[in-house]
Amino acid sequence: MKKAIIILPTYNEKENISTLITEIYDVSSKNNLGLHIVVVDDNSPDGTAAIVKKIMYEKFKQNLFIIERPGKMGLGTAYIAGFRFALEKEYDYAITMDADFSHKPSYLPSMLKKMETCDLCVGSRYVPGGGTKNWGISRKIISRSTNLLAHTLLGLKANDCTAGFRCYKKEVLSTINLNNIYSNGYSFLLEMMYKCQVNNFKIGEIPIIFEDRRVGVSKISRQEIIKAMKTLMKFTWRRIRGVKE
Ligand SMILES: Nc1nc2c(ncn2[C@@H]2O[C@H](COP(=O)(O)OP(=O)(O)OP(=O)(O)O)[C@@H](O)[C@H]2O)c(=O)[nH]1
Ligand SMILES: [Mg+2]
Repeated sequence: MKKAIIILPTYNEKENISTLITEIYDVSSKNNLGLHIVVVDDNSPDGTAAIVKKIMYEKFKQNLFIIERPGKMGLGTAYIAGFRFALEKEYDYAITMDADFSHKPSYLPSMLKKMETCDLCVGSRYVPGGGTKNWGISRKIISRSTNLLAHTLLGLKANDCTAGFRCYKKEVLSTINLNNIYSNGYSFLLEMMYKCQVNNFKIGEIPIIFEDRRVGVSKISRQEIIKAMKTLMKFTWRRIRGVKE
């Protein structure tokens, strides 16, 4: 059986984290997936890390881990910290999920099944059967237009290039130079997908319904959107010049 670890980046997720972890382990044991979890917490002021450590000692000593960083350093670098942990401990798959229930644990079995035929599996909102729930019009426009730009400028083929619910094969993570990642925030997702595609890794998608967070506050800012545009421009220019990634 393949060994998989879920990377949960957290910043102020005290209302979600312990129920999410419990739900993931429920799905894991019902489907015999043997999942492990690593939380990457950026010193959340709401005490998320303390909650994780408490349930770790009480219930999940063997399969729950935490990486604690000194302050908010961005989603991209949190993923990288999780990837490094996954590579070091020799997991076959690293799965990234938001810690706010937007990515439902019930999709994990189909995602892992899909990994039998691809190197990166994306939980996609933009394939038949996928979609979004409780999204405002501006959120829809931003997401759709970022995808459109990713398709036209970077030539990305996946239908959902900005989805954060993904499973990477370890070969992908060891091929892409994690020391050489330009983006630190949400645009990290675009950069990783671009690098996967140009390195000829096979990208698969499974449909998911992305639901807006149940509780807690969003960390996405206007600045992140500007950063995503910068990332798009940077890699478009590199693509035009034929730079090897
Ligand atoms: N470690 C770490 N986690 C972060 C950081 N920024 C966001 N996160 C986490 O990354 C995940 C996605 O962030 P969200 O705020 O849910 O962003 P979003 O899903 O785009 O926005 P919403 O739909 O409003 O929830 C969540 O689990 C956050 O707690 C960060 O700087 N460091
Ligand atoms: Mg969210």
